[in-house]
Amino acid sequence: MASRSGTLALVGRPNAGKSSLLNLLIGERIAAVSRRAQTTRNRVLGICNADLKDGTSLQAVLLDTPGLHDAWTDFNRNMIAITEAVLDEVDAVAWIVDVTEPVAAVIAGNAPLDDGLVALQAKLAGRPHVVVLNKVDLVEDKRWLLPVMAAFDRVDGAVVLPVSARTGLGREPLLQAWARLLPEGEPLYPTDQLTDAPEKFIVAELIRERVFENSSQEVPYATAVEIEQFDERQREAGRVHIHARILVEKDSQKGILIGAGGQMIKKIGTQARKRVEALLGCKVRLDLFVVVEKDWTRNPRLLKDLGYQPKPKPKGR
Ligand SMILES: Nc1nc2c(ncn2[C@@H]2O[C@H](COP(=O)(O)OP(=O)(O)OP(=O)(O)O)[C@@H](O)[C@H]2O)c(=O)[nH]1
Ligand SMILES: [Mg+2]
Repeated sequence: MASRSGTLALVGRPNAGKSSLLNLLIGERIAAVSRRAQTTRNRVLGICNADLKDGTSLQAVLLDTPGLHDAWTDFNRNMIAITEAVLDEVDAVAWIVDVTEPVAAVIAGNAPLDDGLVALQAKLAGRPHVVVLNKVDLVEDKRWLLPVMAAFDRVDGAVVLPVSARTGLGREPLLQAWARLLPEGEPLYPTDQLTDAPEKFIVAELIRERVFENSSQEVPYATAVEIEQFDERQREAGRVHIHARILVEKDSQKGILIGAGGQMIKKIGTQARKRVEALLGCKVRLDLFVVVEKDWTRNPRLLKDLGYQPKPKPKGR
């Protein structure tokens, strides 16, 4: 049986569904997903193993990245630098597009690809890549996909694949296209491994995801999550106790996250606990503390502890 494996970056604009696709393909929630742009702040590695219908055995080492946008702070520029570093170290790239945007443009009588998208695609010139049109479940009349697919095809002739990270539609053709882009070879990682990220990092991401989904305006962007204690002495007995600090920049943000009578933090905690229990496969006691750390986005020690910096290269050949 042919065996292919390699590293593949998931890149695109914020909110295109990169992290959703990673979670779908590895079959576990490890990457934070929210309806807000710029949810992902680091590269998140997820290992997708699949036996394809044509007999190929594939291991795609997926690298989820922060969405590419016009950065206006050092913190945001750092996020873009993380994505650009990933682009330079992978075997292939999947450019993820929220298809509802070009479809809406076509329906309105405009060109499907705006200048920003064309400029982004120029970054991919010379790199093995495919274009992934995500969220096709939201396009009621699939005929609108044709002019959009043709427009992407005209720009650089890369394979264009419609998918839905929500329903799984288009999964097999997507994996087949990736298998054609990746080198022949045995798996780079053990096939039962999901990620190279420590459990603590993923737990922090799952908590941050719930903050992003439940808060609004500037609050999610002023937030980071730090795991202070991960007590697994009773893990064998099916219990883990986690203390996490939710950092915010101002007292007013702290008030919002705690909510009237502690209602908001309770809601975030309950939702996050369920996800963490699913990840760890045991009962979890999750204690959340909201603390004001005025300049955490500029504090090198905190940024290092939070992992907001380029990561070591993934395994490769
Ligand atoms: N209907 C539908 N919604 C989707 C699909 N994929 C992602 N979404 C939603 O789109 C939003 C953004 O998804 P993410 O996976 O966080 O997007 P991202 O590209 O990782 O975003 P950043 O990390 O901010 O760059 C979330 O609300 C997802 O639930 C899809 O295929 N269909
Ligand atoms: Mg993301």
